Amino acid sequence: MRKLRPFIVMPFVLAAVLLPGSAHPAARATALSGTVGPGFTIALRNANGIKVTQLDPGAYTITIDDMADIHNFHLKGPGVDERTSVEGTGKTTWNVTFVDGLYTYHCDAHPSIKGSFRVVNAPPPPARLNGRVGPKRTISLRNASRALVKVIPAGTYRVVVKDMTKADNFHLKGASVNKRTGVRFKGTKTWTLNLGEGSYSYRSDAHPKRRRSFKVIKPPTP
Ligand SMILES: [Cu+2]
Repeated sequence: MRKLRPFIVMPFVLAAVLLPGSAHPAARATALSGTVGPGFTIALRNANGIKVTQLDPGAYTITIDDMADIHNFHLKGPGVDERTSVEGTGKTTWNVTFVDGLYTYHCDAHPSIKGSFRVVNAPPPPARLNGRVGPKRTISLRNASRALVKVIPAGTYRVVVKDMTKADNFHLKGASVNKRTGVRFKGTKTWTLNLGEGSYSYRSDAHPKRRRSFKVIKPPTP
């Protein structure tokens, strides 16, 4: 099996060399460093020396410094199972790809020294909604395509309100939300709001008839 390897790998290497245009730019691997010993300690840290508790999926280069001949560093999780030897010491480098899931590391001789971290896709940034009141007698809340908000799925939104008048304010109300600019205030306010299911309305408190409403519905299950 081992002898066949070069013949399997070669076409891919050639393709990568000959067809650079077709290849995706390789994402740079993120560096992490793991240590075990000299005492009964084990840790995996990022480039800032902070113990890893959560990571994005992707490619990582992990440099392990095994500083004890009684311990090893064993990293395990979806698609990854790497270890140094218990008797050996010194530095080892692993190139790994982390996917969503739980990863753990420990010493096989002393399973009580251990650690773990989660790999999760970062949530997408909140969608932006644009609220506006004034300068004339208008009030609106629009989505990214400039359509008036009528029905939106529940979730976190970044609501950017442009209050263009000192005669009106922008007052958003519904479910657990009650946010407003000042009537005398003129300027921009940004609110990060968790909009749960229910009915919402926005109006100017100075002219309550200047009012519109929208519905927040249960988001579709992915
Ligand atoms: Cu150990």
